[in-house]
Amino acid sequence: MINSFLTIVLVLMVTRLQAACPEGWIYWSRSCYYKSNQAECHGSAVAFCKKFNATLVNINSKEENEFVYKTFVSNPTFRRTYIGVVRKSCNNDTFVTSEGKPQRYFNWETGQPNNLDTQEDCVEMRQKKWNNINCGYMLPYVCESKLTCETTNPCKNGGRCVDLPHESTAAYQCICRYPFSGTHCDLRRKVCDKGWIAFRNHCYRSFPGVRPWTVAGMVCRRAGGDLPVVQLEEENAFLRQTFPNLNLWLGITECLCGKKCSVDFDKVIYSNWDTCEPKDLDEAKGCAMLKKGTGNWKNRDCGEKHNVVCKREPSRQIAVA
Ligand SMILES: [Ca+2]
Ligand SMILES: [Ca+2]
Repeated sequence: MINSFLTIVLVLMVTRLQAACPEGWIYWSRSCYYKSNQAECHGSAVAFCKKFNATLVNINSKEENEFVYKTFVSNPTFRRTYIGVVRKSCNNDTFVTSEGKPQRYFNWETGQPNNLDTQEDCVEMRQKKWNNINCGYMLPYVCESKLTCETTNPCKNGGRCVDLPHESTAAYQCICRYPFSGTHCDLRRKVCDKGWIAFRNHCYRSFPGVRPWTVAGMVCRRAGGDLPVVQLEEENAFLRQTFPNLNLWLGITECLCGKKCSVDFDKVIYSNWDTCEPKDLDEAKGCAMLKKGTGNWKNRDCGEKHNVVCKREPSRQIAVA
């Protein structure tokens, strides 16, 4: 009842989106940009961009001109590009966007636009400045796809998308329904099953009784986890404090006599060996144990019987409150 009530309560989390562009496209200020690999006439360039719901790059500020120049046109193999500006009509010196909308920013070279080639109705950027050019000219080009709520529809689980003001660093925000969160309203908190204890992003559980190392490992794998490979000092302290009366097998072994091993003693990212340990490796004491009380590690004969605490990933997820 409470849950069903809560799920219809709107808007507890407002999360700023980091805009994401498709692979191969570059994000800048609420748009995704793509650089073509080959030269095309103007019509083919427009058609290519259109396939991706994009247009030839529509440059409407000094900053965007600078971005396009630096990112795409300053490259030695790519010093020119078509941009999304065209002559409005024949014998008219008004230039508009490729979609026929008013163009307010221009960065013409001195003496441009002209009509050297009788009909120069399209526009290129060359070395940061603009030049009008015949539309049949084969040139590389840059496509631009503006990120808006309408074009990307990024919010999951009933979240509402709001376009942000143009000067914002992000393109839009998702306003999530309770109890979802995250940039796309797709985050839920992970939790441990009953009987398992959560620490950071993992769950731990003690299985009563003492067992040899290999049997202990089997118990853990049957429970969907494995013997713990401790990765942090805090995790070691957690095990020592949570299971104060148990000597715990750890999921690391020395690779002795060519035997298969789990995580080699030498390859752990964290260790807490007792003074002078590991020792007597030649006596096949190839398994690691976390000693009760101190939390220090000792290497022991794998056939000895010690306590079993298993570690595993959370199995369930619930929504974040
Ligand atoms: Ca633009
Ligand atoms: Ca010209």
